Amino acid sequence: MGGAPDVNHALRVAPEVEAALCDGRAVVALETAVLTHGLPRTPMAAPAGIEGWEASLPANLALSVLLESTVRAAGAVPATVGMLDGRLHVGLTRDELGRLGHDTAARKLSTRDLGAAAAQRASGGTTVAATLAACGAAGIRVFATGGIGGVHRGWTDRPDVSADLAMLARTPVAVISAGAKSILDLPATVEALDALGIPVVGLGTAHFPRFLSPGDESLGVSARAADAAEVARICQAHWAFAPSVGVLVANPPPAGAAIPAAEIESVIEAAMAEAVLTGVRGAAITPFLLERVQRATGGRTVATNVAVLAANARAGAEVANMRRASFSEFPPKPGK
Ligand code: PSU
Ligand code: MN
Repeated sequence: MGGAPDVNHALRVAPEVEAALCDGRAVVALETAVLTHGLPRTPMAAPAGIEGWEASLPANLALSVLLESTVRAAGAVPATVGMLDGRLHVGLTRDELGRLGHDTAARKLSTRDLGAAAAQRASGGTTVAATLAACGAAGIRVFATGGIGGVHRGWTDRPDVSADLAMLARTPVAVISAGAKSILDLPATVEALDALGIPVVGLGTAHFPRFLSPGDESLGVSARAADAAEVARICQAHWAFAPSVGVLVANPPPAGAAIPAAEIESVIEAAMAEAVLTGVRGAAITPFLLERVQRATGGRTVATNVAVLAANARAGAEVANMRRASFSEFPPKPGK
């Protein structure tokens, strides 16, 4: 028959995720653009300091499997979001992750692409923006990723701004990240977050991290939290004042895995120049730059990317666990 799928067909929340949400247990959403368009599809050795890496799997799939087990080990239920044959899944089985990870036709889906992909029964990995749309629909409040999209370098010539920012501005979810991707114009991205009213909460830091590198004095956060419990309290209080606005939680890369910013800056600049020369733009620019940087650093940035993603998954689970406790604390009851 064809025709547009109904809403029940279009969104499927996995039974385990639905049960956890109903019971008020901790749930952490995970994205899949990093599975379909982020990491290489060839196996790689376990990155230093990473436990439980399945080295026989393609690296992209090994990563998604690792993030789910990291969330579980920290006491929360993972809800990996992705589209399979036109259905937006919130919670994927390992087989489903494998299908998406091997599908060379998988699309990179931002929020605006979801409707067309659903109607056309397509499959794809969800960006931060599209994963936020799924969180909003399913009622998930915590989401862990690597680095969000933002304002691209060269925005004065071509105003390329990721929909990740617009979705954060209208979805009440705490996104645990290592800031925004280093391939971006980070000062412009920080200004855009401010303009959109999105709090940036530094987890144990006052500096805005640079994804693969720690931050420095040049870029700050809007609030510093000592630990996951304080992040949760800040989020709950924020949602009392701005109930529809997301929070960017900025967790610096683990010290052992971080790469000094100066070491990758020239690689990023060369990749940017190549993108301009070859006319790569739009949704293709982020995967292009990530791939070029990975190649130029001999896989060193991939290992750091994995360490960052795993650290954020763990921090996300901690925030999700704390959120339940802090929920009843705010707003304080009269007389207490
Ligand atoms: N960070 C990574 N790898 C990725 C991405 C971020 O290390 O693949 C993805 C995220 O899904 C993010 C998207 O939402 O890139 C941003 O793409 P764009 O700039 O086209 O909005
Ligand atoms: Mn873009």
